[in-house]
Amino acid sequence: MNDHEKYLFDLRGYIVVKGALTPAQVEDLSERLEARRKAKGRLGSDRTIFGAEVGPAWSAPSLLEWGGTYIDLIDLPTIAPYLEVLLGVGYRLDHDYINVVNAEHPSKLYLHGGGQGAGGPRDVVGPTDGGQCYYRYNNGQFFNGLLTVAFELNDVTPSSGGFACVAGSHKGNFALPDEWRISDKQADIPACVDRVTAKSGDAIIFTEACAHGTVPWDGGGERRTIFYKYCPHAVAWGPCYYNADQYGDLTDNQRAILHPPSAFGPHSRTLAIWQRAQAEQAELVRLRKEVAELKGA
Ligand SMILES: O=C(O)CCC(=O)C(=O)O
Repeated sequence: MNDHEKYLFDLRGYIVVKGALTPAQVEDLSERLEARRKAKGRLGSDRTIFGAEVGPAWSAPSLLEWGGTYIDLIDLPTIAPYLEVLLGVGYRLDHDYINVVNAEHPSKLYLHGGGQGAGGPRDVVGPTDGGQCYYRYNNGQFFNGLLTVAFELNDVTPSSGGFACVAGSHKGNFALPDEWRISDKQADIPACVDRVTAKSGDAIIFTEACAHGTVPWDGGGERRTIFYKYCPHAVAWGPCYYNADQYGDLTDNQRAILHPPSAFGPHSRTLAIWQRAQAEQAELVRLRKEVAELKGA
């Protein structure tokens, strides 16, 4: 992350990383998305929803199940250096999902987020989270409670829709005025909201402490955006953690990034605790299968 990028992130609360994905990666992500779109409507989750009622507790749907580049996104070389600067070493992936907006599902702009409770008492994040949706810069270090990487699969122009935010609001001291929070159509969007353009393959990195949302779609085609949301290792948003055993072969780094939260980060002692939990879960799955087979016999 160079000095210009640091300056802009601190000033605005977001930066655009051009060409974060290669065209081949965009193609792979698109193909895997399109295959699932035909099959079912849910695209990943914020890890608050169980995949199957009978499944084990860590079974919330995740884009990681889609494999290929969805796995590579966990620890992408074009993005990882930014995450380390903005979150510190040992950061973790908290949740993931995809948003598709088009003429049929245009979305509305619902500004949310806001540093130190600046989102106000009616914000979806912030009022009761103990200040976890924070942003600050101290002693030469960035501190972010939740950082989003939004990977764009399509070109997005400002007139069609896309990511928008009140740039600088991550440092605001006053609540977002309620009457600015929701805009059903583009003409209603307050003038203080910045619309951010991006090309297919670009990634927008933003702090959730910045008041932000999705501009109602008013263009041809659609916007398909993959969201990977990261925290410092001591912080958690989603109540359902990843079980790294569920996603095939992962690198040590990818496994560490999927680690549940802990003030110690991916330390050998916390690793041992979660390895035991993972082993117990594997055992539970095996036993349930055995019981089901016995009942069926
Ligand atoms: O559409 C966008 O890029 C913003 C998504 C959003 O509001 C969020 O990730 O919290």
